[in-house]
Amino acid sequence: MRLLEGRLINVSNRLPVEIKFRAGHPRLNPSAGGLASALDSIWRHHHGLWIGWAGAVDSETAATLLQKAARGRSYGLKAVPLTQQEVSKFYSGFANEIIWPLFHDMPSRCDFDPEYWEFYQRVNRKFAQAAMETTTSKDLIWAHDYHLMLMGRYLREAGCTARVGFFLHIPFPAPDIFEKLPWRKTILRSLLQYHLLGFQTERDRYNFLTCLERIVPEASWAREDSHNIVVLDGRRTRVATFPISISFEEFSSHAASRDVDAAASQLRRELTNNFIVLGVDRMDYTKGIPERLKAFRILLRRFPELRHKVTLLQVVVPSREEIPNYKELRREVELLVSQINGEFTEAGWVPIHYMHRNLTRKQLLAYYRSADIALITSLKDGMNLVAKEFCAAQVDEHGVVIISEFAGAASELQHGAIVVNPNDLAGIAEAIHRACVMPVEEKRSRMKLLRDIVRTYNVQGWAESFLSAAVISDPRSEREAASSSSGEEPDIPLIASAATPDQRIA
Ligand code: ADQ
Repeated sequence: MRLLEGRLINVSNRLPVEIKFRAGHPRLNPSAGGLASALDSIWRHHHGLWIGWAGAVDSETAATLLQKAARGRSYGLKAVPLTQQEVSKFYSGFANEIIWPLFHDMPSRCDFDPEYWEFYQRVNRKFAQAAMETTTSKDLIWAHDYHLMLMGRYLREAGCTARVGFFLHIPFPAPDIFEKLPWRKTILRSLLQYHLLGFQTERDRYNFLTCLERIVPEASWAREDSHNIVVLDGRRTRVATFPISISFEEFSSHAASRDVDAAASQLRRELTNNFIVLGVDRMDYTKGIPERLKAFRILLRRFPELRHKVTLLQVVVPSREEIPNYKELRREVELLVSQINGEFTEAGWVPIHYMHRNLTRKQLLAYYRSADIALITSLKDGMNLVAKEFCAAQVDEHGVVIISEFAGAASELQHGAIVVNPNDLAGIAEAIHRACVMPVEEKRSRMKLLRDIVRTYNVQGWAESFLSAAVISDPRSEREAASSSSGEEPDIPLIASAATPDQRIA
């Protein structure tokens, strides 16, 4: 990667730490979820600044606690204060009741409240202002995820001269879904104010380009190696695919440590060496948790010989509990767990062990290491880091990955994993059975392959490829692009030049 002259300014809705009140006192906690866990591991090695919301506290308390949190890090932390109303209408409302369900192909779960849109614009402007306060033209601003799709536009309007890149951690929907969004054109045109746009998979990039073709026909484009260059109003945006990953070495070496080894052995003993099927998710309707439980019930009904021999460990981390859909999901999941346990439990065997809490890294690794199957049944998922973490932690190479074809990770892991359709409950049950009876040698060779894939393209590689692309998306080259593109036909038609959804960039 060409060296950055300035600093890296990372902007995401949440900081990697969150301030929560415990016993009336503000306390620092690590933020939950894939974005924070992936980014924190690479940012530890970069100097710069991370800008985001720190939780519901006043600015002074946030600044003091963030200063403390930054002591163990190579980067600074800067809070964007949000009012309660902004959190409710921007974060819970626009981001999580419109964009999240829509981009995961679930439009019937959307609440297209026009007030949410007002707040989305207002808060994006706030984030842009916070970035402008500290950025110089030598810096690189890296904005993350669906909360900040308008920030590029506000940065430009405020006269920002730094390079600005954006990475979407969730899927980008096909045009028939995206078109339902009343503010579709403004959002697409605003995204084109970034110099670089990164997507998780080729399918997401293809969907984005297809949406542009339909909704912003005034944009033109060309192909440059594996990237697309889109030109709108004389400005260039580079569009590319960067599948996110994890820190393989960190997960693998910690999983091999003596304390994780001891914890994993104890877990296996406590479960009387049963075959362990593991589910680890944020409590989210996109993760297909009820589908997984129903598939497990089918397994126990169709293959009674597996009763007493197989145990499902389902760990969920609480998430977005203030949103009604999420509360209902929790009730549905807990009802299913108790129904299935009620139907099958016998002396000495409980089929499902259910945990609704955050695990420490050591506990999580002990589960990954001891499990025989990682069961990922997302109805739709940007990537799914759990799949990759499981592979890295499988130092004994005995585990099997069963993964939904609709998780971004499936395209990278398809050759070593068993790929399922999460709506095909009988198919998932068959896949679990297949993994249970799979010869040891086959399991080992599949897991070796999966570990090689995750080791080769890790989170450092992901960040470097994004940053390298951002560095070559130099705003100073825009004038050149503007003069060569104004009024001209596109070099190559968009759709003809876009890779097919399932092709991946090597
Ligand atoms: P998430 O939807 O949060 O991420 P995922 O990628 O699976 O999904 O990451 C979840 C993270 O939370 C993992 O790092 C996992 O270890 C951790 N986790 C889950 N349950 C836990 C528990 N009980 N205790 C402790 N930790 C737990 C979003 C997108 C994904 C995309 C990521 C990164 O939705 O599709 O892969 O961002 O881009």
